[in-house]
Amino acid sequence: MAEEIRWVKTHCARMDHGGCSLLVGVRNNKIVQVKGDPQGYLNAGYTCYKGRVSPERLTHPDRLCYPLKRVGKRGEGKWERISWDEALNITAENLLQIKEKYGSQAVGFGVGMPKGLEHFILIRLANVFGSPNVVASQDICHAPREVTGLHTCGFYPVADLHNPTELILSWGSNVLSTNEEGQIGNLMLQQLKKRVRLVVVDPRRTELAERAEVWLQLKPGTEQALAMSFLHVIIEESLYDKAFVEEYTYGFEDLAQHIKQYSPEVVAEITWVSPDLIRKAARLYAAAKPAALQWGNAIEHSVNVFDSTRALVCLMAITGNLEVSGGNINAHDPNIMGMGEFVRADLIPDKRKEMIGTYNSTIPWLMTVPPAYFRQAVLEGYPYPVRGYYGICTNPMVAWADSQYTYDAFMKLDFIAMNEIFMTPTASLADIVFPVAHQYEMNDIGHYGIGHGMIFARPKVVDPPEECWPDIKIMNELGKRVSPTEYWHDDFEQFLEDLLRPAGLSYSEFVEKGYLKGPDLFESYKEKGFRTPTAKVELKLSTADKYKLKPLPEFTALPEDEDADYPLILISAKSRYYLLSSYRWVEKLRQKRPHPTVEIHPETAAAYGISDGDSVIIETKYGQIEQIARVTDIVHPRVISAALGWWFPEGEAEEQFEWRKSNFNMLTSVGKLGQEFGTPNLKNLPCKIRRNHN
Ligand SMILES: Nc1nc2c(c(=O)[nH]1)N[C@H]1C(S)=C(S)[C@@H](COP(=O)(O)OP(=O)(O)OC[C@H]3O[C@@H](n4cnc5c(=O)[nH]c(N)nc54)[C@H](O)[C@@H]3O)O[C@H]1N2
Ligand SMILES: Nc1nc2c(c(=O)[nH]1)N[C@H]1C(S)=C(S)[C@@H](COP(=O)(O)OP(=O)(O)OC[C@H]3O[C@@H](n4cnc5c(=O)[nH]c(N)nc54)[C@H](O)[C@@H]3O)O[C@H]1N2
Ligand code: SF4
Ligand SMILES: [Mo]
Repeated sequence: MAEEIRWVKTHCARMDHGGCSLLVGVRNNKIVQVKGDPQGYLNAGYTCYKGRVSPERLTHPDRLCYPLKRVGKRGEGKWERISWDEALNITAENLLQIKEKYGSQAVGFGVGMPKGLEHFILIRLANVFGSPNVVASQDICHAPREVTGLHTCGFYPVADLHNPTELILSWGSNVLSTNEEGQIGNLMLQQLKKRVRLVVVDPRRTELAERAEVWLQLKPGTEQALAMSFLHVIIEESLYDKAFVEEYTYGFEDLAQHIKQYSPEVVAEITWVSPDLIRKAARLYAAAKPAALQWGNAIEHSVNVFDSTRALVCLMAITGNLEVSGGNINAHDPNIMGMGEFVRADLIPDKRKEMIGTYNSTIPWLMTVPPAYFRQAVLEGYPYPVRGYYGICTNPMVAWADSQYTYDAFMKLDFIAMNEIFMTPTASLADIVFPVAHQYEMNDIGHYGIGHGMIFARPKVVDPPEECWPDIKIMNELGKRVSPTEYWHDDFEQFLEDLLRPAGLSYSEFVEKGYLKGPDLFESYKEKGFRTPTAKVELKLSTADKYKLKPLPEFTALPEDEDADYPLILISAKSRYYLLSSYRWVEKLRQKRPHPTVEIHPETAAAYGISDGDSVIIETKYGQIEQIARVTDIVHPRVISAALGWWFPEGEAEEQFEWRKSNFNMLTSVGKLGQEFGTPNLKNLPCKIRRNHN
């Protein structure tokens, strides 16, 4: 008999960074509707399309529903259904064998974009196993902003869009599509309603750019030159916050000398932005009190990321916008268990020394291994051999730069196990695949460790298919087989209780509350100084010699050399309907974006004889793919913007689901990396296009 609809409150997750409070209607263990919760702290009723259709992730007939063991050759697509015990035992045996033969560092523990609490259990598993090598996309996602912040001002400065602000400078960020870090998308809309002033730095005319007072359509990959010119204008025109600079910054005189070379006239040549517009935008930003700089992921997709992020923190600092309400703040966590304790960092005190990244001179406080160096370790044995991989929530074959290199590395590994919801190009190369319970099917906590000072309850709404386990449960059971049981719980949900204990809350009490937020503490530097060696914001890094870092941010060169054979510049932006490589198999999303599309300016399309809807070959020095042309003037005539994350779930398993055909990362390379974070160029690539006549 049909039950009444029961409405459950939870928070959206695993579709982007999550955060919208939802009301989920359930009948007979099935989700029948998802609505925005008008009382939601971040969203006040807002949802996006993919949030509303998110339950469809759970119901596809091809969803992984029991553990699988490879029976054919690696990647051949032949599997045998096995029991949970067998799957866990095989994985444990293989990881322990590798540990015995090569040492615990020979197993890489892989994770993708942080999706929930399992991210930190994975780090804990690596730590208790004894491997310093957690492999993550942090080279190109968030770590550059966070770690550069730590070195420059002692914290990760996030845009405070919760409080009134006068101006938002949105730099390489597209939050109305991406809801980056959860809190930003809807808060941006609220600020726009209040008529905040808006300056946008983006090579594409996004929805935000259209609403901006000033839009700087920069040449892709020239952020640091542009940011240096903002510093130039603000310092030369004496628009900076003198009291703050005098008392709380280190190295201002050196910076002031150094930025003389970056006049708007010089920088206009590099960035394509006119000197007038550079001046106008810099003056607006300096005059607004306060102003929030919403810096996005695009900044992190270039070998020059360290200079760009350094220059932007300097900009926040000299205008007096650090740690002020409505500026860029240090978001303090609520009183919950600290990350070091949760992941048992104490068990691996020499992690930093032993990590693969350290042998490649990555910057201190980057605690994950850049994927480029992980693959080098697998393929070349440098700095030591790596033979095993256990990965969750990630799809490296599509997500990492240079997909062919990823394929070669994964084919060479002795053992691979993955947790997945669906068979993907990467999971198809594994020896063991564990089927996971997903959002709505398990109790989870969101936003832990994201740096925005809040956590969200994501209570379970429906039961998972019988043999699908939450990632945390899988790791809890695997952990007991590969490390002392004292580090693991009888009931995996105790990890949720552990995290909340300092707040004096049980998980069910937390669910009642919905979220926890840390205190707003502004201008705490007035008492304590900044958490840097000089206790000031280090415009010039006092540790530069010690850590072999550049003391001052600078513009040296474009990320890639110009090349007459590749006259266009390739960029990308995240799709509003998919999370990077995920969910192409969700029909309601696929209907919205059935094909990978590349944005091409009408003049360029005409010059190459390409019409809207044509199949197009995109080629860089590193490879070629095909996508469908979308002719639009939101891009500059010399720039094309291609879709990311494509593979075809309807394709052949033994061919890894056509991973080469339209996958952006066939066009990228790890030949040139930024030193500090091991960052490859994901954007700003010289390219050419032609109509595909096949
Ligand atoms: N060229 C280029 N490359 C990029 C980017 C770019 O802009 N350009 N962006 C980069 C960025 S910012 C990031 S963060 C990375 C992201 O890289 P990844 O996180 O590796 O990529 P996703 O597509 O999000 O892959 C996640 C996988 O996790 C699975 N999954 C979803 N939910 C769960 C779950 O609950 N449990 C488990 N076990 N699996 C789950 C999905 O099915 C999917 O296969 O990609 C990076 N790659
Ligand atoms: N719908 C959806 N939401 C997502 C994701 C997703 O895949 N889909 N991914 C999640 C993840 S992992 C992340 S890290 C965040 C990322 O969220 P955002 O920071 O918003 O990231 P992107 O879409 O990569 O890029 C933002 C903007 O940068 C512009 N851009 C491209 N090249 C350049 C350049 O050279 N310079 C400048 N200044 N701008 C440039 C693009 O046109 C785009 O509008 O979003 C998260 N949310
Ligand atoms: S914006 Fe993000 S968190 Fe909000 S409903 Fe959409 S996918 Fe979910
Ligand atoms: Mo990301």
